[in-house]
Amino acid sequence: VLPAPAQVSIPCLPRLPALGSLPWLGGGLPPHLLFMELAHRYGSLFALYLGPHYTVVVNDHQHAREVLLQRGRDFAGRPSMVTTNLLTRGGKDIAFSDYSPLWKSHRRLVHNSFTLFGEGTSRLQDIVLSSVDSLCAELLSSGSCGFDPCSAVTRAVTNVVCTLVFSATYHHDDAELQEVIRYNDGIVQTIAQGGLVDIYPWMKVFPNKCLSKLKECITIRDQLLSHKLEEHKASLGDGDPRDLLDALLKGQVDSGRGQTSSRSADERITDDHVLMTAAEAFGAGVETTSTTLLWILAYLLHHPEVQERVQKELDEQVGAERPVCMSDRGQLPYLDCVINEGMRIRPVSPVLIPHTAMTDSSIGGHSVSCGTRVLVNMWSIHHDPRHWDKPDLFNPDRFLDDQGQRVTPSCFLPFGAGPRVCVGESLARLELFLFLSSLLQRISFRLPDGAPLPNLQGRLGVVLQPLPYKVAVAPRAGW
Ligand code: HEM
Ligand code: PLO
Repeated sequence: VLPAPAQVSIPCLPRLPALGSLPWLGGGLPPHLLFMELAHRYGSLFALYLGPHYTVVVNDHQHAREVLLQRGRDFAGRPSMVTTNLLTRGGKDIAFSDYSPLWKSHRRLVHNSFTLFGEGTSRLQDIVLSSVDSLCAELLSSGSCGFDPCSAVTRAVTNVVCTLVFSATYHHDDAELQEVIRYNDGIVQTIAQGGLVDIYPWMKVFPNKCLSKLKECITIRDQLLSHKLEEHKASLGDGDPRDLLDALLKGQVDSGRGQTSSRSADERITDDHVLMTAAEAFGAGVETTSTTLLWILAYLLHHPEVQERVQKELDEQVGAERPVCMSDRGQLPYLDCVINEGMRIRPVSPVLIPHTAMTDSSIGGHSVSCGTRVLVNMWSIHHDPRHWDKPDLFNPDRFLDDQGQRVTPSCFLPFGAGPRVCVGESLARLELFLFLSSLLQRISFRLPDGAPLPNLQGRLGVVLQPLPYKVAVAPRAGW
């Protein structure tokens, strides 16, 4: 009988008590770049101590697939974090809540509610298209001199999410819309200043001023959303749900039905859960979509030939007589590639959200014990030179094969995968497609005279954002 092979442990950075591996992390690099650099030295699978927490970092797609898919259930936990606990009333949301039976049924409810509004209905398409109309008008009124597109794009995307979540549509200078944008901005600035991974000891870099600003923004958010929730409860009818809040309220009743006696209070989807879900759909819906659009615009300014090719495709397949709709997607492969390439080269969530092992398990044949934190560095995976030719080059053609057919490489995972895959994926894809196609059908973007090209380095907050840049716009022939 052969002896069992000795377990080789995952290469680990040195550490000190309390500080963990911090002294070996050098200064300043954001986590996704730091981990990519460390992977060159320690190998693509390595471990380190973030303070007291043993953390495994995954930098290649085989190990990522193991963690997210093959052993997805083992690694579907989330660590508890101070700021996100505040944000979600101790994990009554989807993204930051640890794995539990309640989380599972909550996630299923949210998923079903999205499906109700996303695929299969033309409502969402109508919502997005009307928001695109006003975005185009707003952009064109800014004229041909340079301006920062960020606020107009954010307003348009926020408006879509407001309609989707609680049926409000605002004029772009509406006071309530401004308030929503302001509190969301405040949360974004304070929730995770260097990404969702706390590399540097939290208390030291997190001034109390920040914490009170975060709390203040959360209070404003809660007031506004509780008000919407009460209105919805009061007017909830038997018919089809009008929006996400309606769908959640109806689902909340259904999930409790017949089980009220057997379920204790902490096993039910409560009003708090509904509120936190609405808030999260909101935050996720706005930040990710607007950031992705702004990245793609920035790359189009660097690559005018790509913009021209998308517009040629649009002219041939759709023309200028009618708006683009979802059923055009099959005929617009190049546009899809541009969206994919944007999400590859600048993933909005470069290290996803931290995962934890819920049982003893393994990665790449190395055993990993229950409670271990696992970070999947999508940045390394999307920039791996073994799988991507010239990974730093923006080249949408890499998503087409020799016959011009779309291909999705297995190391492309912008939404994650497995039990924790993004619940908003189809919604996000629908929005990105409709926004980008409609914008490029009607408007050409160029660099303002004398302006520098957008800086593509990005800045990591809760998502990876482009630094501010300026565009100039001109209406296209026929519009
Ligand atoms: C989770 C990407 C849009 C809601 C995630 C994760 C990623 C991601 C990478 C983490 C996966 C993990 O931790 O393993 C994106 C991208 C988007 C996008 C690239 C758009 C370009 C949206 C939208 C919504 C949304 C529009 C909702 C309206 C969520 C939620 C989670 C999540 C609730 C947490 C899932 C869980 O922990 O179970 N997303 N997302 N996302 N996303 Fe998205
Ligand atoms: C954005 C600010 C909001 O006010 C709150 C919020 C909720 C959900 C978060 C989102 C923020 C940032 C992007 C996140 C999303 C859940 C999934 C998504 C982290 C903090 C990604 C890209 O993983």
